[in-house]
Amino acid sequence: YVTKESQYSYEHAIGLVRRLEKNQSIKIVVAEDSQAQQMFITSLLEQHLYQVITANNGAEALAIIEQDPSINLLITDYNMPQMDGFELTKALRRKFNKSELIIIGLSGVEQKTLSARFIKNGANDFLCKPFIQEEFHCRVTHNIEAQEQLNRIREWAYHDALTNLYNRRYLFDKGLELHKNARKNGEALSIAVIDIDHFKQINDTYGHDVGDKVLIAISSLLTSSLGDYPIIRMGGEEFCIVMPNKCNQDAYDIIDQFRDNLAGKTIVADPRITITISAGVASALQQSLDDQINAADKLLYQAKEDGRNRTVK
Ligand code: GH3
Ligand code: MG
Ligand code: MG
Ligand code: MG
Ligand code: MG
Repeated sequence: YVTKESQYSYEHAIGLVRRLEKNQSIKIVVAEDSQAQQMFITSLLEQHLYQVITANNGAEALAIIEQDPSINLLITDYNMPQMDGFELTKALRRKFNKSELIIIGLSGVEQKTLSARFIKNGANDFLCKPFIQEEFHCRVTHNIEAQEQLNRIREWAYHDALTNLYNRRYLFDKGLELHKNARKNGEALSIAVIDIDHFKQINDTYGHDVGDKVLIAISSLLTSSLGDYPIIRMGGEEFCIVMPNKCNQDAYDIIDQFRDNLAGKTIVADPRITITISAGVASALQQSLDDQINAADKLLYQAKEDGRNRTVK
């Protein structure tokens, strides 16, 4: 027999355990010149199983965070030698936005205006010293949960709902970044555009639900074979693959191998369905990402013209 209260406390306890498990992977830098404060804050955080790295001034904290982009949160005092909390916050905001790095400023009661100035300089939140432990934990947890939520939403926004592949928004955000980097460093980057052959017939013969199953099945095959590269569902039955460090011939070989393997496979068991794909591979980096995708599209069109189930480079 479970009472409402014991049910509540059970769920509460499970929630706490999950939180503590997550905390073990969260890295927090504590920048404090007062050894006593530094030890106190560190012990509060370690009670909740966070990984804590201490810094004795702003310059030290800056160096630590610049070297380790996996750090989630900085708790920083205002008054410190070498570099104060504002300078530190300003310097970090040039590199990390508010969801990449949470900054919580600390300020003494005798300096009431510091909290607002911390926020203006880019801090996510602030705490007045001395604080009570409960408020400290609430602020830390609240900010971390907001960061997690934002990252989750960002992930959703980058994915296609049917296939869970990346979507166009991802392509024109992260894909563009890959393209820019390749151009800047003079490295190869190939773009493949893939389209299922006669897909309309599958819908017309078996219905839209089976068509969807085919799209899901091919997406998981793409992921298991070509998962090293970002795979984007462009819409419908068309996919785009961004292949950094692959010249035209290498990219062609990889895509054509996939095409060849797929042509002999049963992709959906009941009803038994086999499909083929056509693909175009473009690698001329002097073009913009858009132009390179269009070039791959033209080559895809040629593959269709030439009889489908083939790759054109
Ligand atoms: P081709 O070999 O020339 O590419 O022929 P095709 O039939 O594959 O090309 P077409 O562009 O004529 O048809 C694509 C079809 O894809 C039409 C559309 O109904 C279907 N389609 C687009 N999105 C979805 C989807 O999310 N689910 C399903 N089941 N079908 C879709
Ligand atoms: Mg100080
Ligand atoms: Mg098609
Ligand atoms: Mg078509
Ligand atoms: Mg199409």
